[in-house]
Amino acid sequence: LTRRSVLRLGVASVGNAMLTPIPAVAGMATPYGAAVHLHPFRNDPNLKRHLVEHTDVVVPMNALKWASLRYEKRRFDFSGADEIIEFAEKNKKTIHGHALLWYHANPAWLDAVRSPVELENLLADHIEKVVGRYAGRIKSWDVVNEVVAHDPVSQGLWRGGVWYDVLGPRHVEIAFRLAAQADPKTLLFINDYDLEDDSLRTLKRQQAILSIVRNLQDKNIPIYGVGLQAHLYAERQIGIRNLQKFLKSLKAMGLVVSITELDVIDWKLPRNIMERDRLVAAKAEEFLDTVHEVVKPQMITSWGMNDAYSWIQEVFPRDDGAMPRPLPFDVNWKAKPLFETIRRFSS
Ligand code: 9MR
Repeated sequence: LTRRSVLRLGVASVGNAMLTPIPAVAGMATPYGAAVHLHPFRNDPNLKRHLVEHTDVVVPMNALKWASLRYEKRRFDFSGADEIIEFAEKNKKTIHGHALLWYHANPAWLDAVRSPVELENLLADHIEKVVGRYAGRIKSWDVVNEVVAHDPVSQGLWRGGVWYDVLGPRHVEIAFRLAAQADPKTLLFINDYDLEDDSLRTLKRQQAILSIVRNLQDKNIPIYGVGLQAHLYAERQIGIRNLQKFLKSLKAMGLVVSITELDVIDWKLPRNIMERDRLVAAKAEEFLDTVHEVVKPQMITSWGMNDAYSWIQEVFPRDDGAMPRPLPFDVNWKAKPLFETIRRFSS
């Protein structure tokens, strides 16, 4: 430990000590959450039932994105977000917010903004209104989502898109400062994907996250934790050494870790369902084991509950045309081995 890191640790833990962590259901060690897509939420009564029965945390999957809230430039539309959030509150679930800034899922009018002053004002107004509206109700926020380049080896550290292109690297600092002002008690996360395999690209992505966190801490800008999305590829090895080193660094910096979007991409697995479900669960287990050897995550959230409504259906179709099975429940709401695996880690 250097003097600098000791100082930093001090500041971070004092900062975090004033905040209360996400509560787990009585008897459960780690809260289990699920992201909720509005369409099935409205149309499949079984989804609500399973949310009530099995989750501790609810995450609006798309309803808090700019594309949903800010379809029109001059009007906020909170209807979808309110629907999910009011349901979660009624059922005493903790709510995780996703996301205040992303290069994707923005309305076309936002992506067209070219003036830094205008864009900063828009971001300030957005965060003030959105975080402010749900202050004291949304326990934690993905303040920035996927701000690291897909491949820092060839692309440099930052992800392109309206925020970076117009505001430069400071878009991250601005967003965290604003979020902390709008709700000083909400827990602020940086969230990103591809942080767990053993490639050089992933190592560079981990290093990029560390440098962003370090910069925020050096400037005394509050950040509470890092969200590992964990869209795991069944055919990729978990990079145990690099991942654990990364998690240890985060821990030393006083940050917590959440698993925010867990699912398993099964496009390269054998077609046989029993075999496939077993391998999907085994991949999640390999990952969760690796994480737990270093830190207990704040929460484990899957990116949906039921295979039928997963983004993987469209984005990672299988060559043989069989339906992907990335999530804890199958299309008939039968719990799969993945659900048991997650439960083992959260109970
Ligand atoms: O699952 C989400 C899908 O329904 C949306 O169409 C898409 C674009 O808004 O976003 C998906 O969720 C992404 C999440 O917000 C960020 N990490 C990657 C997720 C899968 O693409």
